[in-house]
Formats: sequence, structure tokens, C-alpha cells
Amino acid sequence: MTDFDETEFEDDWDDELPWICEEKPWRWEEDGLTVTRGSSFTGPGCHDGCGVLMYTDKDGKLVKVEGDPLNTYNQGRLCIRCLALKDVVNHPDRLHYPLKRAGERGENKWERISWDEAIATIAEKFNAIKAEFGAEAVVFAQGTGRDIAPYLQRLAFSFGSPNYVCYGLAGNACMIPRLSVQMMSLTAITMPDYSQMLPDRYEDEDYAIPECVIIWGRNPLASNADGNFGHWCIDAMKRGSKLVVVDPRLTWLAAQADIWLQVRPGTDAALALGMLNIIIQEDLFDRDFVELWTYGFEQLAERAAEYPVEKVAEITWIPAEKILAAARMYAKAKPALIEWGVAVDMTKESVPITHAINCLVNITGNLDVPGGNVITELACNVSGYYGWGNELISREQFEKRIGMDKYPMLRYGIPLASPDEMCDAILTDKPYPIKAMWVQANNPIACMAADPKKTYDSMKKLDFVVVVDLFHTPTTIAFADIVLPAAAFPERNGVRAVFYYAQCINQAVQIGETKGDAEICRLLGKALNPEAWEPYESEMDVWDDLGAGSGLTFEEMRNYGQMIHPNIYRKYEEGRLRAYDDAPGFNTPTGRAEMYSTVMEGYGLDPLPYYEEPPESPYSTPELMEEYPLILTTGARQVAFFHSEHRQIPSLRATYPYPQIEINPEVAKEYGIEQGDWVWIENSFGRCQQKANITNVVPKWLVHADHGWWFPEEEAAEPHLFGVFKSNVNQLVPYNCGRSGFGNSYKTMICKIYKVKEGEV
Ligand SMILES: Nc1nc2c(c(=O)[nH]1)N[C@H]1C(S)=C(S)[C@@H](COP(=O)(O)OP(=O)(O)OC[C@H]3O[C@@H](n4cnc5c(=O)[nH]c(N)nc54)[C@H](O)[C@@H]3O)O[C@H]1N2
Ligand SMILES: Nc1nc2c(c(=O)[nH]1)N[C@H]1C(S)=C(S)[C@@H](COP(=O)(O)OP(=O)(O)OC[C@H]3O[C@@H](n4cnc5c(=O)[nH]c(N)nc54)[C@H](O)[C@@H]3O)O[C@H]1N2
Ligand code: SF4
Ligand SMILES: [Mo]
Repeated sequence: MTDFDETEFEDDWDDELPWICEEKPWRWEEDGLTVTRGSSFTGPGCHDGCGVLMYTDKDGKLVKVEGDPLNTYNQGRLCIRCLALKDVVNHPDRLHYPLKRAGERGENKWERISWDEAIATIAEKFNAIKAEFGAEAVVFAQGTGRDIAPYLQRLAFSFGSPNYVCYGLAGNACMIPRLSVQMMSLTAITMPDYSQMLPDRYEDEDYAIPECVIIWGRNPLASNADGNFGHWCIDAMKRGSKLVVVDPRLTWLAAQADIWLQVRPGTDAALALGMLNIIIQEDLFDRDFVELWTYGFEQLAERAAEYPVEKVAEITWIPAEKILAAARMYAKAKPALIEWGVAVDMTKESVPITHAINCLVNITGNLDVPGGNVITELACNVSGYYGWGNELISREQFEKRIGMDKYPMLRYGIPLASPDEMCDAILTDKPYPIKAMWVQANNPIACMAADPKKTYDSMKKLDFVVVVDLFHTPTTIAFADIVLPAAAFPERNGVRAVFYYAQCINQAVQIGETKGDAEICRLLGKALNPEAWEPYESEMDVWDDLGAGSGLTFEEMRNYGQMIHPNIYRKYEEGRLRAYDDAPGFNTPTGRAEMYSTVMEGYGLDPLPYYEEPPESPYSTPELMEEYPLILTTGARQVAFFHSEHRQIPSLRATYPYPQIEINPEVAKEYGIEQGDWVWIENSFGRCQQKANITNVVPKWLVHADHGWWFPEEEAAEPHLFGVFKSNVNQLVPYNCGRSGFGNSYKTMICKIYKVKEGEV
């Protein structure tokens, strides 16, 4: 971008660095429509804050959404879910008013109530439970990362409950394993550098295009995950980056890759250790970086030597020559980046995978260099952001957080309670009774939870449940005593303030009485603990506070559309990473990037990466493989849907009408299954039905099944619950986290398949 001027603002986060931004109007008239510039953070769900232009007509109705060409993040591009946004906002099934249950739970009978009555009733119930059982008996649950996290934690802590959780996400197996390893070994968070922190993007003189990109257990074109716009990797490829893809399925990117490593699910740690070994043995590592900035190289080299390439080929089912070629390509490329996805979290022993991949970045000196894996300046503060309200809870209450005694790593990364332990705690009343749950943007039984029937039993046992959502879901119908209508992003104001980035979310429309999640938390917070929420008299006070790092109020920030905090590379050289002094290095106990983690060692965990077979596999349970001969991976993202959302949006559903299981043509033939047949997928934990999609995307030994399916067009009331248990593949996935407390086998199960008989559909 050429027209990007730098404007200086006072800056709380780092007063040396002015934010980079450019004045642009946030609202104007065009061809009889009003255009509102904003950011797309969330609902409906997505991890990204793409710049959008929202067009409303004279009746105030959203009629069109386009990508904002002036936004450097997506540069005008949008995917189909944002293009279909008006269909979400205007959908007739949207929740418009607060509802109180009128019949028994599960009957789907509701009575409209006012916001005042809803908030007063919830506060009264929560306070009564607190008086009898303690504040910890009320759990505050969210789904995947949206912008709820800071408010929800603040709400929980101001009430006195330490139990803030992603309910049902067994082993916290999304992002938390990756984050916590980085917090322990770097005390910082990295992200692949596609120039997103530079105003002129790829053309910026400070940037270097990665010579090699490794996409590891991620499908960015569909997922745009974790604040990374998916097409950035294509931007890099167009500018010459070579591509390595680590994926058991032949994704579109795998088909374009220079090297495709078709890994057996769950064996990624062995692959990473094998690559480390090759790079060390062949002297391809960055000796200077290793000597100056890392800790534990000798021990790591010794551990990696236990993974010679032939052994790794046997474990991963990837030919040895491909592993050698990939390790050499990555190590010789300067710079190179690794973009990792949730697949590395979704095996039982996930922490050693993320640890090993981090070590690859470290030993090749690709840490915090242009075009490598960069530490984002604000990411150093990210725990501060997520820690909003930390001061409101007493140490004594905090220590009651479910699972923290058993899994001390729950203190690192984004600290949440253990979903596995929480489910058991509710069912057993141990270590103490749990009585109520506030469920905000979370659809556990349809999507997030392993073992959805056990999760269902746990939620049914609760005395009082509130669900905040855009639509009725199986979760609202089955459990809610009160349902609150949440606003989609065009219906509210807000600030997306993550990592290096701050951007205003501007309200374009009003739908019924929906409210934004922050506002809902603020209203309940005020009712539960007026003193703690005293500084926030209105929603605007929250946004002024969250954007305060820029020195601007929300109204002022609006005129800048998007504000980028400039990035300085190699922060460890300048003492920018240390909490208590300005010494060079990292904020770890050794002051170095720890490949041998002294923190993990302190917790009695293996301080080095290692490989362990998934609990169900051809090698750990050969006897079970006789009955369940196929490896099952699940939940690869589809562009049309965000998890369990969007099934009721006709334009999106038309592109993907049913849940599908991908089956290799030879396997389908062997089982007499034809394209479009309904198929049972079954293992020792349970079964579900999906439609056969016969495709060479999967090899003969693997099937892939969709996650998050329910059928909004079907009967809502119990026992049907929109058919939530018909196609839910998590019935085949148990709660079974790794020894760190993190990781679960969502993507590494085994199964058999057989045709559904007539009458069983
Ligand atoms: N088998 C299998 N299961 C998986 C996965 C997998 O790969 N395989 N992936 C797992 C992962 S990584 C995750 S993170 C979970 C996700 O699990 P969830 O987060 O529970 O799933 P979602 O469907 O995204 O969202 C839940 C609800 O939030 C509502 N919602 C959306 N936006 C908003 C908002 O802004 N405010 C409010 N109040 N509500 C909103 C939606 O309408 C939806 O009903 O699923 C997990 N489940
Ligand atoms: N459209 C859309 N976007 C989303 C979401 C959504 O539901 N829909 N969900 C959001 C959320 S919460 C998350 S966590 C992210 C996740 O997004 P990603 O990190 O991209 O993860 P997935 O799409 O689940 O899986 C990525 C790839 O991992 C492969 N894979 C499966 N098992 C393994 C394995 O054992 N090892 C390796 N190396 N690869 C494996 C799959 O074949 C798949 O192609 O997406 C986010 N973005
Ligand atoms: S990645 Fe796609 S769905 Fe997500 S905000 Fe951007 S355009 Fe919208
Ligand atoms: Mo996730």
C-alpha cells in the first residue's frame, strides 16, 4: 500500500512505537445505500477480522457485504461465509428476544421476557448458588476463540468463580497445547510471518518472502485459523515460496506442494523429531542462533538421535526419502516458516508434537526473523489481555479451578479449567458440586465435546443453565432455562484487539433486541458485582478501555479503520521480551529459547519432545484393528461452515448439504458402498451415520468424517434435538487427554464402516 501514512499516538503498550494507521471514513452513502466499514469479528464464528464493507438500504436492512480493499489484512478478499452474511443476520430463525423456558427442559417451549427480567433472574439464581455452594459452583463456558474471552473471564472472576472453560473440548485440544508450549519454552507466542504486521505487506522493505513454507496439520484455505488469513500462503507461493504440506489427506494445497508428507494421523512428533535429527546430523542447523539464544541443544540432539529416518518412516508411513528431502528443503531455505494447525493438538500426546515443531523453528534460526515465525510484540502481552479481571479473584478462589491441581500446565498459555475434569466433577460432585453453567457461544453436544452423550448427561444434571447464542441449537433446547439473543457483528460495536492489531467493529444494523457478547457480560457483571464493573457505565466504556493502548477513544479509533502495531524483528536481541529487565534474551528461567524446558521439568513432565503412539492404532491396539481396520480422522474444516454453525443458511448448505465421510474408492468397493450411501461409522466407543463421499483424497487406510453436524430443519424437541446424535462423530471419541492435561484423539481414532440398512436412516 502506498497511501498509508504514519500517525503518531500516545501508546501505552510501547511508547517508542507509534501505531500505523490511516484516516478513512467509517460510514458514507453510495448509490442509495449506506456503507459501514467494519471488521468481521464475530458471530457468526471465524477467527479472522477481515475488513468488510456492509451495505444497508433505506429500511436499515443489510443487503450486501463486500471485502474492504483498504484493509491490509484481507486486501478486499472475502470467503463465502462473509459473502452470505446478510442471510445470517436476516435469518427468520434468529433469536430476537430473551427467552425463559415455559415447559420442561427439552420441550422447546419458551416465553419471551425482557432483558431486565432475564438479567435479574440469572443474577438471583447465581447468587443463591454462590451462597450455598460457593461461586466456583457456577461455570462460565465458551466455545472456540472469539472475542468473548476477555469479558467472559472478567465476568467469571468478578463473580468469584475460577471456572472459566471451553466446555467439552477434551484435553483443551485446540490451540492451548500449542500456546502453552510456547509460553513455557519462549514465554511468547509466535505466528507465521506473511508480512501481516507491515503496512506495505509483501512489498515492505523490511519483509523477506519465505523460501519455504511448511503447512503442518492445517488447511488454511478452508480454515483461516487463529488470525491467519488462509490465502496468505498462496500470496507467498506466487512470490516464489516452496511448499511442504504435512497432511494425511490430499488437500488442494497438498496437491500443489513441492513435497507432500502423507503422515499417519497422530505421528507428527516422530516426523518432527526425525527432521530435527536429519538437520542436526547433516549440520544444516543455525549454529550461531543455537549457541547464542537457545537452551538444551545437546540434550535435544541426543533425543532426536533416537529417531533415525528409517524408524520415522516406519512410524509415520512416509517414505524416508521424502522426509529427508523435506528436512533439507526447510533447513536450507532462508527464511522459512511453519504454519501449524489444530491437527497437531488433536492427538493424545500433543504437547511433544508442538514442542518438537518449535525446536525446528529454533534450530534453523527462523525465530522472529522476517518471513519466519515471528513473536508478535503484543503477543507478549496476550496473557495480560486474557487476564482482564485477574485482580478481581482471590488467590484462594483461583486455586479451586477444576483440573489445575492435576495438570499444572493449565496455568500456562490461556489458562482455562480442564474440560475433562469438569465433566467428571459435574457428574460426581467431586472435588465439589457444580450447579450452574453460563454457556456463551458454545454448542458442546453438537460440536465441541468429545463423548457428547456423557457431556449431555453432565449438563442435564445442572440445576440452572443459561445459553447465549444467535440461534436455537441442540444445546439451547436440551439444557437452557434462559436463552439470550447474541448479536452478529454487523449488529454491534466493538474492538478487535489481538496481537499486533486493533480494529473497530462498527454496528450497521439492529436486529430485534440482540446484544453483543461484551455488553451481555457487562450487564450481568453489573448485576452480580456492581463494584467490579463500576468503571463500565456503558458498552462504550468497555471499548474505550480495550482500545486504550492506542491512546484513543472508540469514537476516535473508528476513523482509522485499522491500526497496526509495528513489528520489530529479533526482539530477543534488544531485550524486548523480558518482563523485569531489558536484558537480551527470553523471559524463560534460563533466559533462552528453551528446547529443554526447565518449566516442564519442574512439573515432572518430559522436558524434551518425544513420540508416543496414539492409544488406538495399528501398533498400540493391533487386536482392535481386526474389528476396526480403518484409521479415522475427523473435522477437517469446510469453507461453508464454521463448526456447527451455518447449517440453516440455504446458500451455504446448498454447497454442502449432508455430513460426509471420505472413503477411498477401493475401500468403498470392498464394502459395497456407493457414492451418496448413508454409512455407519463405528468403533468401541460409539457410532454415527454420514453419507459416503468416495474420493482419492484419502488413502486406503484412512477415512475422514465431518464434525459439528445437526439438522436445524428437523424436530427441535427431545429426544430428537435436531438429530444431534445422528451424525455426531464425537460419539466415537472419548475424553482421554495426555499427561500434560492437553491433547485428545479427535483426529486419531480407528473405526469400521458399513452401509446403513433401509429404515435405519
Ligand atoms: N470431531 C471433531 N470435533 C471437533 C473438532 C474436530 O476437529 N473434530 N474441532 C474442535 C474444535 S478445534 C473446536 S474449537 C470446537 C468448536 O466448538 P464450538 O465453539 O462449540 O462450536 P461452534 O459451532 O463454532 O459455536 C458454538 C455456538 O456459538 C454460536 N455463536 C457463534 N458466534 C457467536 C457469538 O458471537 N456470540 C454468541 N453468543 N454465540 C455465537 C453459534 O451459533 C454456535 O451455536 O469443536 C471441536 N470439535
Ligand atoms: N471454515 C471454517 N474455518 C474454521 C473453522 C471451521 O469450523 N470452519 N474452525 C476454526 C477452528 S476453532 C480451528 S481450531 C481451526 C482449525 O483449522 P486447521 O488448523 O486448518 O485444522 P483442520 O481443518 O481441522 O485440519 C487441517 C488438516 O489436518 C489434517 N490432519 C488430520 N489429522 C492429521 C494428523 O494427525 N496430522 C497432520 N499433520 N494432519 C492431520 C486434515 O486432513 C486437514 O486437512 O479452524 C478455524 N477455522
Ligand atoms: S476468513 Fe472468511 S469468514 Fe472469516 S472473516 Fe475473513 S472472509 Fe469472513
Ligand atoms: Mo478450534
